[in-house]
Amino acid sequence: MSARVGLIERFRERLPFGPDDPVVSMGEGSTPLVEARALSERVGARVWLKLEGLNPTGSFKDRGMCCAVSAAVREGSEAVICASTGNTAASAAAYAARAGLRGAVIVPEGKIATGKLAQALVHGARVVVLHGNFDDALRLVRELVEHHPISLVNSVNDYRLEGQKTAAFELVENLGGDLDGLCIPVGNAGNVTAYWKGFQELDRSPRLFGFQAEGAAPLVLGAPVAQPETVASAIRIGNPARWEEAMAAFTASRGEVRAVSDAEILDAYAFLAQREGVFCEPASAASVAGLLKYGAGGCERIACVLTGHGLKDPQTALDRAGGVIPCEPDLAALERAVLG
Ligand code: AN7
Repeated sequence: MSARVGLIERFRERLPFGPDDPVVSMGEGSTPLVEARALSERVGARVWLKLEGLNPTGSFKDRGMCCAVSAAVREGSEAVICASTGNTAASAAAYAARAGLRGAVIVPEGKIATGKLAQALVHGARVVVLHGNFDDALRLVRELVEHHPISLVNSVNDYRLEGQKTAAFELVENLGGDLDGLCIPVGNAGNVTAYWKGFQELDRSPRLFGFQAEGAAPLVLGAPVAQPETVASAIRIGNPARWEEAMAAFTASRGEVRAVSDAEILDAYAFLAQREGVFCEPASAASVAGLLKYGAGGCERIACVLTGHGLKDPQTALDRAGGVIPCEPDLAALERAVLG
């Protein structure tokens, strides 16, 4: 059996890396695309789920981070930094550790899912909890890197988009030209921008349907949101960095950016877990919530991007799920507990 190769090795001719460039990789990419039977039935179209939670640190960010950190090493950088709602922080911390670089991550106070915080800490990054939101954090790190020789690895870094566009390559590989629509959660709007770049490089134009949480929907409202709020903490972003590019992609693809409520997100999250056997984090479920709410828009074959793993945010899962059943250690009690 051959080892799983990482993105740069797999797609090098379409990425800005030469054969002798340093590569910091953990076999990211090549994620499963699974057909979603129950969802397809409800929507009246064939729907697939792209399981980006199966990347090395549990989110799609690893695609971009592999390229951003490899480029940082090539440039001789000694440290990387990012602002993050959690997944970018976890990924940056892991890839920095692997590269032997110092990592600093700036996260909003009280709004980062437990698993992501644990990841950033365990990889040895300097974790700074900002008394402010993601947008404040991103503004500040952009200023900071102007004064210090530290590589910024947010998706304002073009290498991030280069890595993330490879997910579109994989979809085209798996589904060929038959993909009509892509449903994707939108926060800082880097990922949807990257998918569009990837599709365009292969001369494909599926319709892009982006979904924001109602309380954090600047692209839908057409104006920044000063105090974004949503249960989907990963996309609690009020002023996306890739605003114009993402809007251009929605327009060019004859797609749309729309909002889903937290209740709709959590319903889709539970549906995926209970009917498809797929555990994603709440932000990821926004893609499916949007598909369920607005329908397939005439598309026959649709892929939903499930951006992060459900284990990232165990607290939301526990808050939503039924309780456990306590049991005395005897057979009659066990029968009651199991069958009652
Ligand atoms: C699971 O980690 O912004 O529209 O700092 O973690 O490219 O921002 C995360 C974003 C969707 C939105 N799903 O992607 C961060 C961060 C999950 C995410 C998004 C994020 P973008």
